[in-house]
Amino acid sequence: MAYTVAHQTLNEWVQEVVDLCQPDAVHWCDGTVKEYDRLMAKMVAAGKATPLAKRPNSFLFRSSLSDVARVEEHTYISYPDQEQAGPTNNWIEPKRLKKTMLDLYQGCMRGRTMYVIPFSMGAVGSPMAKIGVEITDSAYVVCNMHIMTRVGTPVIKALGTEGEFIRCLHSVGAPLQPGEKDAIWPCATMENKYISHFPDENLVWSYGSGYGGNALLGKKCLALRIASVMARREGWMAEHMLILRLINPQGERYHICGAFPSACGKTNLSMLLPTIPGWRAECIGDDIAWLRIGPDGRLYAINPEAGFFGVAPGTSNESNPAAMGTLKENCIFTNCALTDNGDVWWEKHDNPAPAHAIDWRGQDWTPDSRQPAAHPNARFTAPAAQCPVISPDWEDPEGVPIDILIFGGRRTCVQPLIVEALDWDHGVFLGATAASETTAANIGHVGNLRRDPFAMKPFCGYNMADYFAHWFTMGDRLGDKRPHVFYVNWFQKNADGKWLWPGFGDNSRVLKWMCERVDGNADAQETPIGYMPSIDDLDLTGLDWPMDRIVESLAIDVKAFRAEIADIEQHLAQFGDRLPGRMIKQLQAYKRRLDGQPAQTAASKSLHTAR
Ligand code: GTP
Ligand code: SPV
Ligand code: MN
Repeated sequence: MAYTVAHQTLNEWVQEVVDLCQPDAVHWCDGTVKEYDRLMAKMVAAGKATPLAKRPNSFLFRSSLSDVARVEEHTYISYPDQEQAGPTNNWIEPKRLKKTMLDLYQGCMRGRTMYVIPFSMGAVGSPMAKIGVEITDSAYVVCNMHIMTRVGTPVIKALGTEGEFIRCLHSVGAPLQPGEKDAIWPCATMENKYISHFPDENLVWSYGSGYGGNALLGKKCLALRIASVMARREGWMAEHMLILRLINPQGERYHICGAFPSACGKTNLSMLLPTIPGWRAECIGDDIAWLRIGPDGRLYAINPEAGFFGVAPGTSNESNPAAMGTLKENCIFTNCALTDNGDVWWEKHDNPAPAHAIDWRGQDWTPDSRQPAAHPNARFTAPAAQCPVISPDWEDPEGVPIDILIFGGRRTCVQPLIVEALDWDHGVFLGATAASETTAANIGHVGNLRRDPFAMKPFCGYNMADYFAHWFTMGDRLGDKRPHVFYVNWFQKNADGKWLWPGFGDNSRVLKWMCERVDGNADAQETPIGYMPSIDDLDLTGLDWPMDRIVESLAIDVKAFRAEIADIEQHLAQFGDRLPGRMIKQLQAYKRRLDGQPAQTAASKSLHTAR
């Protein structure tokens, strides 16, 4: 091999992969701008990337039509014993899965360069950071990893001669015959896509897809699926959460983590511009939080990532100006539309629909076209440091102390705007039973209601029942330093299909109430589903929005909640004996609370005051 490092085990693994995948060349990534520029220039020359005249150093990619999102149906958590993966994960026995995949990997990089990407999740040297090495045959993956993680020589230095690293092997699964012209977006057929995790070996094997979480293995594969297993072993947590700092007019800071399923508002909330006068917010992370108990006994969070891989459609100066500010330069866009003047466009962009564009499929598009110009899961890859509201402390190796944990999801009805958990165990119950309508972030039907515990259904690397138990244990360890737990739903609609709540920057009004609850300064009413504000408890100063809709957003229909009990019971029953007894206690208490209520009740009508 042309190049080796001082780390013998790493060299040996790289050699093993060379022998297996048989690339034409091997490139060790140093993480420099020069490397990024050279790879991007090569992809432009090959017709895979389009430079954007309107945005400095930014490029548009179009994926193959079938490779547009994560593939949960083809994602595996592989332990010798299926019980360890649990009922919410796809499972194939490791020996069998490896045999299938080794056959696919055999010679799969022929005609291609193999890149070795040493990367750090978390600032290099942070006590919370973990090092991974991704081997891939995709230059697109290398450039995205440059933005999303810390890549290259500093990581190799941190690894030294025997540092621990997580092996992440990736191939697009499209070997080239001699002289064969490469596809614009090479990938394998759907039935040959495998996103596999072997948690016992700290090992990820991904084959056949070049898109997002399937291919940028530091993100969901390492920082959630593998990390969740390490976290339980080592006594911390790896969560699908944004991290946000909120500052009140007195300069007091509150740190908030929020877990919502994919495409349910994490990036938006993390970059929130509060509409309440005097309040400010800073973004620390938009997708993943690693949390551990600090020396003072509080819960501290770091963002293990270095960039944002965000949903483009819906992003605008109206909904998320900070994201728009982040996207001015040095970005990668995937599956957005291309305008005739050399810019990207997507549905609900501030700019009106262009008279003509090239859509994400590479076809001519006009406003009369029946298909969207950008794919609903079109994404931007942007450096976090470019975000206008990034916190000065976003890379603090010790993290920030968390006051508030929020769960939530996308539900058109039933779930009100905001609920506070009665206590930690009730909060764990709310997280465990969270439900949300499915989105385009995964390939499959959009809009189905499904239980997505802690927004981790697609990302938990072990039996979800044990994960619930881990949450209870963390609460016990935190004791009176436990963050307050809340559940939000920004997505209710009325009978006319209109949003009940304005959302986006106005979500600060809900966050303010949470901060006041933490400080013991806000009223709440105890309802069967938790503590809730009345409309008078929310700061609605300057809000131009129909009051009747806000009242509706805070109403609860006890009958509708009762009607979901059977579904919750079925959801929890899938875990059998492994389900913690404390969860069953929560379910029983919840049923008792609902039974003691009249069928219809509104939070705005005081039940009784919690404080
Ligand atoms: P992943 O990157 O897939 O994990 O998604 P995410 O949770 O970061 O979701 P994101 O913030 O990208 O939001 C997804 C979609 O929800 C976008 O179309 C947003 O415009 C929309 N959205 C976000 N916040 C709100 C809100 O407060 N109200 C409404 N109505 N829509 C919102
Ligand atoms: C998600 O689906 O939750 C994402 C996008 O953040 S991906 O990186 O593709 O997983
Ligand atoms: Mn996500």
